[in-house]
Amino acid sequence: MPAPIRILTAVPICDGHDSAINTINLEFIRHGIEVVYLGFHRYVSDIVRAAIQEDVAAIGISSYNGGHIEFFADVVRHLKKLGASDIKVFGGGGGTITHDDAREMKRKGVDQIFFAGTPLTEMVAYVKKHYAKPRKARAKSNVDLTLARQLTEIEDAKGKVKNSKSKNSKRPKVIGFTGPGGAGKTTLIDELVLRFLKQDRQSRVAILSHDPSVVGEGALLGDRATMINSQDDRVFMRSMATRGQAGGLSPATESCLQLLAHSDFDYVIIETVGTGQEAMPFRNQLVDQTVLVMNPDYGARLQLQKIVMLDVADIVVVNKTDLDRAKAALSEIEHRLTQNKRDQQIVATVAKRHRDAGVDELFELITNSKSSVAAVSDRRNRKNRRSETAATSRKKS
Ligand code: B12
Repeated sequence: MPAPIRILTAVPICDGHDSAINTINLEFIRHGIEVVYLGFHRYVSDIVRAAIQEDVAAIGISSYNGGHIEFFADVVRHLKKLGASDIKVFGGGGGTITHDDAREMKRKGVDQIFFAGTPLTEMVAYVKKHYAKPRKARAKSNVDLTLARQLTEIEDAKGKVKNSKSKNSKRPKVIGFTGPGGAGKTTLIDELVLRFLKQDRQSRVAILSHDPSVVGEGALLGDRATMINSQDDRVFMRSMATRGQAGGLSPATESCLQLLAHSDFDYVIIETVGTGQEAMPFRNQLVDQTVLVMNPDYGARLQLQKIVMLDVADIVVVNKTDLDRAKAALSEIEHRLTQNKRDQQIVATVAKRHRDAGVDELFELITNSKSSVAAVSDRRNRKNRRSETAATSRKKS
């Protein structure tokens, strides 16, 4: 079976019209295309960086803000400048793009514009006809272009590719994030990335992010749409579809990881798809540290006995602790971990909150020291006592 076509879609800066692209994405996926969706309100540089790292065949832009002639042309120009002019640019914007505009856009290097009233099947047929060709070798390349193409080769060979190890002796720390869908893994990773980038002005971070797909079918690779801080030249992110493998990762993850681990990164983060109770995605010493991200809404306490990752995770993050049930969840999970008698840590976070103290604590655990459940709960008790004291003195005054 040939490897799926991969494209990237996005909506330009100062444009929130994402309804059209959401519909088009779904149609592409239904027809076996893997779509990396970058989201709306995106800069040219973010789109081009993502397209290069994801090694897509084409970029589909949906533009309604009136700036399409300049924006599309800028994407083409930027791709060329970075040695990736083989990545094609196409798109639409309903009635906001006139036929005259489209002619000018094509003169500036845009591949195709779809006007209002075009059936979705026509767009799918176009993508299949024009973007399924094998990718040609590039005349000039740079680190990210080379790495991206190597990852594609590994992925398309289902991991059965020999990695050429680089001379790089530095080995990055590899951290695996897993947990149920909707627990906030991507947001948490994005907040951690911000801290990695701030901690050291030179370091680079790689992210391997997974989304589910069935063999021979398409996939919506949408984690980039949630990322803000990771839209940075010092972050190399690759979205992978599981291509039929159960358990949270893809058949090619291990080999891709080996390649990243021998490239010039300081940290490599792997995010699994949303996993179930039985999942134990990080075997064979695949990662240096495992983080299970949960939200407080896991149901009855008994459910905790069935979550295998609670036995093996190094760190358990209870995210969304601004929710009502958080306090009970934290104490139940803490109690569950104590039964394991292992040096596991528990951290409470609200990842959606910028500068969250819990995310700081997690960052510290990942980058520095290790501390036990007891130490972390000690810290939390001290913090609680401090806030209770502050509240009492506020009441008194
Ligand atoms: C729905 C809509 C909204 C919704 C958006 C919901 C959402 N989340 O997307 C809401 C109500 C929120 C909205 C808000 C606004 N809107 Co509005 N909106 C529209 C509307 C009615 C439809 C656009 C649409 O989704 N069409 C459905 C798609 C599937 O069909 P299509 O557009 O014909 O596209 C075809 C092809 O071009 C192709 N295509 C489109 N994109 C892509 C991408 C790829 C990769 C491919 C292959 C193909 C493709 O697919 C279709 C196939 O038939 C248009 C008017 C119109 N009738 O077009 C105005 C319109 C786009 N909006 C407009 C404006 C001004 C605004 C606001 C600024 C209004 C305001 N003052 O607040 C805000 C801005 C919002 C923002 N944050 O950007 C103007 C833009 C004018 C301009 N650029 O010159 C329009 C044209 C209305 C008008 N006539 O004035 N809007």
